[in-house]
Amino acid sequence: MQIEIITTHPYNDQSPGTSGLRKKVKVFQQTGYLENFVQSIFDSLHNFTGKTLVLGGDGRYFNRPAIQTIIKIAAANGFGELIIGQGGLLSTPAASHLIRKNNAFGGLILSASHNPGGPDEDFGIKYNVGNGGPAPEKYTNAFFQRSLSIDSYKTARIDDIDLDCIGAYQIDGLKVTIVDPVADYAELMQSIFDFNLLKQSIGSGYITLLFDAMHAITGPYAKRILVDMLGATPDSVINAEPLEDFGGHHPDPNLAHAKELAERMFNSKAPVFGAASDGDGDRNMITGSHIFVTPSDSLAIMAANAHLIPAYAQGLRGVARSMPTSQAVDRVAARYNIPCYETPTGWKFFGNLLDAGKITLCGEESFGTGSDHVREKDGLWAVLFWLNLIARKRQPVADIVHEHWQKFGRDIYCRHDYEAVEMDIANGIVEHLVNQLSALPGQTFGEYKVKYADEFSYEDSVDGSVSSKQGIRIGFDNGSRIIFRLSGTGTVGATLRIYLERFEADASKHDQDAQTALAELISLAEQFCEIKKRTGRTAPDVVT
Ligand code: G16
Repeated sequence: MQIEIITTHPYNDQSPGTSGLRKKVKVFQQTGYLENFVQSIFDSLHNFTGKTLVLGGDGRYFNRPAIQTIIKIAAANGFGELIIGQGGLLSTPAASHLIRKNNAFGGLILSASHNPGGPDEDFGIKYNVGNGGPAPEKYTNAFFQRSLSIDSYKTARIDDIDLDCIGAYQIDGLKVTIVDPVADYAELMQSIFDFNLLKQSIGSGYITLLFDAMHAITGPYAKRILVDMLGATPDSVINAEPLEDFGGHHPDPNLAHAKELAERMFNSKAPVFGAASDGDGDRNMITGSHIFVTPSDSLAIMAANAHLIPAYAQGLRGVARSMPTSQAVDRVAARYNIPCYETPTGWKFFGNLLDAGKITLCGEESFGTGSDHVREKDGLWAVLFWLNLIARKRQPVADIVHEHWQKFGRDIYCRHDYEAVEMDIANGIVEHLVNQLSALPGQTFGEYKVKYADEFSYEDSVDGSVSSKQGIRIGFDNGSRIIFRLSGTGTVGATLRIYLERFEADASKHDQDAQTALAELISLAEQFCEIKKRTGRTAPDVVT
């Protein structure tokens, strides 16, 4: 194989965020930009000569050319085999599964997740390690450091690979295997859930469903699993065809962006169950007829009922949630006497806990839930989990949720996002918040007395690594919390996220609207951070 060494100059903005490097497509299209980052990753890894790399993406604009570029760099750097999803497509959880199943050295996943796609929109790339999970911080820090001084990259002089033809090819000593992106994943799902029961429940009409693939990666997965394998009607899957620009929409599964689904679930003819997934298939939104289940509640309900799912019938070893996720799952863990871990935002922080067997289930408020079956959050897995639950409990979604609240109380929760805030203003807000922290404990604001106020710092109980400055927490005597964080996944300015949470034990108050129930906390949050005052905005861009 003929290998070329290409001289390059470093870029200074290749620091991976919460989940890999996400930038505008135009940034990735700069000369050597993608090449530098991929070479920086390979330069930071050791002992992979002859080993296997999994490669695939969510199909967004720039996916195919990026894959061809990466194939050549991976070949030149000495990988022995590349496993690539047909058409360059792999959902994030399916990629995680392929890495694990094939004992691959790692994988590169091309996605900017729920961010929009197209020539003027976003692209992203992240490296997953051999356990199938996102590279921990010690890796991502090394990639960034290397990117700051890189002066050349290696590329193989080989023709572009035909990504559409399934099969294995030998190219100058490199094995390239193009796989069906869905088959292995579908088999894994079949090993976790009760497919016979699901087939019966769907076939008999007990469960009617609507799944919104948002013109993103889960279309082919949902069609194969929900329609072909479980017998749902073809019109149960909407926006099923993956498009490079997601049809011009944000492939972000929430009530604002999954609009058609939201309208149909709150309509008189609503099906029993509705769900959506995001660009790369790792997020999920769960709804039932006339009810939206918050991701934090969904995690807690899954934990409380996991014994009803075949793969988790023996019970859970433990659970984990990201810090800003509501404390609903903590109550379940306490009741069942299993450990509950609180990690920073970012799926990478769950990897060690899963590998060490300390947890079985984990999730985040940002529409992510998963288990030890892969090392990523998993959208369709969550959908199947809920379908299996409905089939086993023979209850509609609203009843399952209300029963859960009655048993454990309700953690009323919402998140307000202020997007594309000028960096200077966002940094000023954070500084202003940090300056108040030491004086807040003990102060009373209406019915809320501050118990603690700090910046969240996490020590990994498996490898002892410490991650500091992971969000500002203000906790109150009654268990309520306000949390402030700057997002690590945006590509324009800064996104300030404000997470608000209040516990309600009284079942007669469980049906309150969250914004109303949280009104006092919402105005306290403004008092602390002054986002409206400093930006002149009157309301958040997104409320979830
Ligand atoms: C990623 C991470 C998640 C995180 C989310 C939001 O998800 O994998 O762990 O919760 O971003 O992060 P932030 O609040 O920093 O924007 P995804 O689906 O975008 O890959």
